[in-house]
Amino acid sequence: MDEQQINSCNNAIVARELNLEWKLTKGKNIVEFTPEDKDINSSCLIGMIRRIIKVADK
Ligand SMILES: [Cu+2]
Repeated sequence: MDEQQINSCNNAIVARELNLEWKLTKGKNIVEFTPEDKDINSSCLIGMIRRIIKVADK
């Protein structure tokens, strides 16, 4: 993820179904985890910004 602007809303990504939370910093962020075989719903800490993390084979 390449975050240009970090604020109190977008400074973390939460994936509740995996019980994971990542703090983001300005610039490039690399996170590593082992997914299951389905896409992952994620959001900011309070659920305003929603994203889907696509799970794919290499
Ligand atoms: Cu937010």
